[in-house]
Amino acid sequence: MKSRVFRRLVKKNPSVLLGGAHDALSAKLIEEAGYDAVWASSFGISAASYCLPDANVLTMTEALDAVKAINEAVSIPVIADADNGYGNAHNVIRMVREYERAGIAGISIEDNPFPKKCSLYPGERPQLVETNEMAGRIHAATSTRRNPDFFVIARTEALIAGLGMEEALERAAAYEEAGADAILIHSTKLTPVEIAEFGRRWKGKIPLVAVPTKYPDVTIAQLRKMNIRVVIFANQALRAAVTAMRETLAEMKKVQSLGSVSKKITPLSEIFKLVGQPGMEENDKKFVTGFKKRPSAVIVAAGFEKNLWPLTADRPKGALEIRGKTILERQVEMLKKCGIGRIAVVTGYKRERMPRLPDVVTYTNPKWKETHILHSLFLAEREMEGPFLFLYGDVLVDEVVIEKLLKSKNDVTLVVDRLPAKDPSLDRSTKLQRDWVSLRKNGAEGEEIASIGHHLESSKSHGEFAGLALFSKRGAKALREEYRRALKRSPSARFQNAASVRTAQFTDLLQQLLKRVKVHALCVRGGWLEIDSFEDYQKAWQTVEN
Ligand code: SPV
Ligand code: MG
Repeated sequence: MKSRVFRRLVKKNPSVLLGGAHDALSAKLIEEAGYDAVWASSFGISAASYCLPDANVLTMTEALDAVKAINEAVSIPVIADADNGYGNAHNVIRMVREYERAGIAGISIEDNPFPKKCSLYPGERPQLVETNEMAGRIHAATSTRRNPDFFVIARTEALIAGLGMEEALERAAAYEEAGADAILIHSTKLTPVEIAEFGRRWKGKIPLVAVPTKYPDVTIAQLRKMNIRVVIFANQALRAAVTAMRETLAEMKKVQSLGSVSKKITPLSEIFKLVGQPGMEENDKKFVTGFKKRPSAVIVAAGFEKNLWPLTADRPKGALEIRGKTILERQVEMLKKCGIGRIAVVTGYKRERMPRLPDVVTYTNPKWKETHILHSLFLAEREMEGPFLFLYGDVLVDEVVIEKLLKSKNDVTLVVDRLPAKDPSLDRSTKLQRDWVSLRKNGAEGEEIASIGHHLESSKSHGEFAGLALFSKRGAKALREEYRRALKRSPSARFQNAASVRTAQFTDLLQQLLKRVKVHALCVRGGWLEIDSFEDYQKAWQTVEN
């Protein structure tokens, strides 16, 4: 938390330097320049955001909006100049709640009355509030904060108001007693003479803060010797910006062209960088253009795997770890890498042990024992209204395979591992329970599925379904309709290789679908791994990367 960072800085560093920001961009430049923290200046915010005097003309919420923008733009702590707390202790209570909630590291409250006038302005100013009233504001602030690190600076204007050194010291002591974390001792003398005396005579335990606007020649090291631990360069960035803007505007007008100034001012590319434009492209790919084009994904991982007992005794297969990451985590990571934004997983067996992953929608099949993959898949039917990618819960796939599949323009495409026709090294007999596929040529469009399922003779099949399929919107619609039709016919009647639709495999529905829709094959050799046995699991450990 930024408040803790700031508190540590003040505790550990001999000097802490704050740069005064008037908006988010100036705050960013302060961070870039290596300052420890940002001072969200009331003088700067009033001037830059509204071109108004620093005199409580802005409401607390207007100031807070500006401070929020400043805080969002930087990773270093922001101390908000909260003027006089916008009123009495009641105002301070609300203000502290709001500022703390916004993640601001701390605030400074001064003993000016409400409304105030900036300490730097010439002319008469109203008297400071009584010491007790200011101490009450500080006590209200420290009692309201929920986070004990939220930093509360008490600022006294006693020297500027002409109340003298004794009064300044007394006030500061009273504010420390009320719970302040630091004292800002402000002076408008043209040398740090008052600051030096105050620092020398300060007997309190909390650190001192100074704003050397009026005695600009003093160095941080000199201030440190005067017992000043925190230094605020409050308004120089704003004034530099005004100088630069004036000069630039005048020159362009004078020469009636941009030519001469264009070369002198910050290049556009620098501004692009400052506002984070380069990151937009990645987000575009992830969430805007890419997101629209990419289908959603449904991972069906509800079943129990007896082949992997006892590894699966207390967890579903998707929760098995391979080199520090579960199978499900690996699948989700890969899908996200391929730009799939919406991922759903259907759980069932030991669902409470399935890792809960951010951005992954979970469906549950409580009847996982009596049903099978198809039933589980259709519990996530809502995910299949548009194009979607189907994935078995125990299949790990290489990025290249998914990317290739996502390029498919067909309504239904299955990834098929093409087996060489006569490969003597291949023991097909051990793969009896696999999703065998027979293929047929489909002219220029490649190969399509002629038949799929456990029923096929492995020796006569051309390959194996890799557990990964892509459906276009039309393909998904056809699949859903086919499922409805099957249920309507009779949910308990035999369905392809299954005793009923409830106990059917995904491949049973695909076999049925073949009658109406062309199902294309994306043929690969390897690039995927189904974890069905101990050997598969071992192989996964050997082959996956960390
Ligand atoms: C500010 O920057 O708004 C300050 C410092 O409060 S000063 O302007 O010196 O009062
Ligand atoms: Mg101010």
